[in-house]
Amino acid sequence: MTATRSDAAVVRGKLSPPKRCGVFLLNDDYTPMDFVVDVLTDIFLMPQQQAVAVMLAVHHQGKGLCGIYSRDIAETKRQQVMQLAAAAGHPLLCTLEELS
Ligand code: NFA
Repeated sequence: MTATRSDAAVVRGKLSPPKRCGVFLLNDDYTPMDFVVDVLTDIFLMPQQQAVAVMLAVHHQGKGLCGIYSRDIAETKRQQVMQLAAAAGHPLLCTLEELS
């Protein structure tokens, strides 16, 4: 990959690399599994098989990573999930964790 002006700025300490943000789904007892799979395919653009695997990981482990993004995109994804869940009357929760 070729260097860019922004890479040089980062190296000189003028800019810090953008913070990355993990987006997580939390388990609950009420949201239907199919709804969670649809959220993962539609908002996090996962293939169906991966969406089922992540949904089951959240179901069994309580929490699961859906993706890592810049803070702005992570916050938009979180709002999209919460909006869809609220509109459907499900208690699904989505959280962010700053990773760097
Ligand atoms: N635990 C939910 C159920 O049994 C499914 C679920 C999975 C909910 C992942 C939230 C997140 N219907």
